[in-house]
Amino acid sequence: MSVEVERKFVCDAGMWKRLEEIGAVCIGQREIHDQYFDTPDFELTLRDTWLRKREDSWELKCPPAVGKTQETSGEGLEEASLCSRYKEITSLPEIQSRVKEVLKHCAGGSLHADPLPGPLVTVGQVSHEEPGGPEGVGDPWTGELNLRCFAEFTTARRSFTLQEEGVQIDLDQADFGYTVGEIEVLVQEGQEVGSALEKIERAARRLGLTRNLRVEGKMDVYLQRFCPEHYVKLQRAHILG
Ligand code: V4E
Repeated sequence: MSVEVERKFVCDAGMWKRLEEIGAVCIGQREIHDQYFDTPDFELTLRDTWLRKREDSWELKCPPAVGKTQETSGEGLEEASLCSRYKEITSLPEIQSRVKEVLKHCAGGSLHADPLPGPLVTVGQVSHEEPGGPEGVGDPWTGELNLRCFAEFTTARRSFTLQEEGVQIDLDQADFGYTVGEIEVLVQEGQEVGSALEKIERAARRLGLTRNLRVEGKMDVYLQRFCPEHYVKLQRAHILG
């Protein structure tokens, strides 16, 4: 299982030129359609657990288990605070078991609740006619767990690599009008993240990212626009913002 260590950055008009100047190689471009799922009470995201269907594949991002991904202490603290770390799970049985585990511990007990009957529910930009129905919804298993799509957008992504650093750099343009860059390194769970943080810091310096600002991700901006009440709850829980 891998842990994604990632730093977001503001992607200004000069970024393409800078990528070229430092020898980054474009490794492709594609459109990514993402649908994010949660219970009506947002029990997953309030536990920093992000379930999405990307094209036809399910993915889960959640905090790495304490002690499973080692942090290096002391050095690079500033960089460390700008970088997020999330475990990425792509095996559907593992995703289902992790989601059930999280829901089991929720006060609302969504796992045992009956799926809601099907009047139109609108969250953010997404309208569903009924759980498990044709549009913006998941598969039978998500309906059984009362999970609904709360965010849906398409991103045009250009990916680059800085081979000597072993980092990938993505420039993302989301269809709701937000552009962001990210520098990312994957590490195996259990390995220390210190060298990943160093690689990210070197790449950031080479890209001229000298201002150590926390930059909003696509989900921050999407939720502020389309689910502001939920965004505030995530801010209060120190999960976003
Ligand atoms: C919002 C969120 C998650 C959902 C995925 O977010 P992100 O990694 O920004 O999406 P994307 O499209 O770049 O995914 P990729 O293609 O890299 O897999 S996962 C965790 N969060 C919360 C979160 C946070 N607390 N802080 C930061 C900087 N980012 C995300």
